[in-house]
Amino acid sequence: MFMRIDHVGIACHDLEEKIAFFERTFELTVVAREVNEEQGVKEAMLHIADGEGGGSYIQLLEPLGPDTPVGKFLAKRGEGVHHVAFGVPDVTQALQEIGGRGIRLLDEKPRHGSMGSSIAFLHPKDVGGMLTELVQAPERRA
Ligand code: CMX
Ligand code: CO
Repeated sequence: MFMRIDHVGIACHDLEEKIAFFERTFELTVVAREVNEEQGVKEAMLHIADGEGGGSYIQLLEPLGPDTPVGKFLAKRGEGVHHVAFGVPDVTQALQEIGGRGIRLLDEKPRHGSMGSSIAFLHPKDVGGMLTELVQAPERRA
């Protein structure tokens, strides 16, 4: 079902500051920046590697406001790893299969994610405390 780790999402207060930190410390490069109103984030993707079916990245996330998933996370836990995203060939199918195994789905159908991907989230309480994202890369990245 999982083809790779697509990205690790990291919650931060100041996106530009964290981008600069990752660039100078790990020599990573930003390949995409986006504001995703639906998810309540301003974000940047830093490229790690390319693989079959898509790349892998660090996703830096700054909340658009306090009443957003990342805003609430920062208030409660502070900066740090927010979620892990796995690459799947077909998000809709993966949701059906995983939902059928009793895991609560935070999205019943795929939503718009970074760089044209389709994404959906699974409830962290049903996945050992890890907020889990499923990512289907767009055709051109495949
Ligand atoms: N990782 C692990 N556990 C988490 C969590 C996270 N990121 N966020 C919340 N939780 C835990 C909370 O600690 C809480 O546990 P306790 O009851 O033991 O305290 C429980 O889950 C419920 O959390 P909450 O604060 O009451 O609920 P929220 O209203 O904050 O909702 C969640 C949590 C996961 C349902 C919500 O954040 C969500 O729907 N997330 C999916 C969307 C998202 O995160 N988008 C931003 C990223 C976009 C992208 O990657 O592109
Ligand atoms: Co993500």
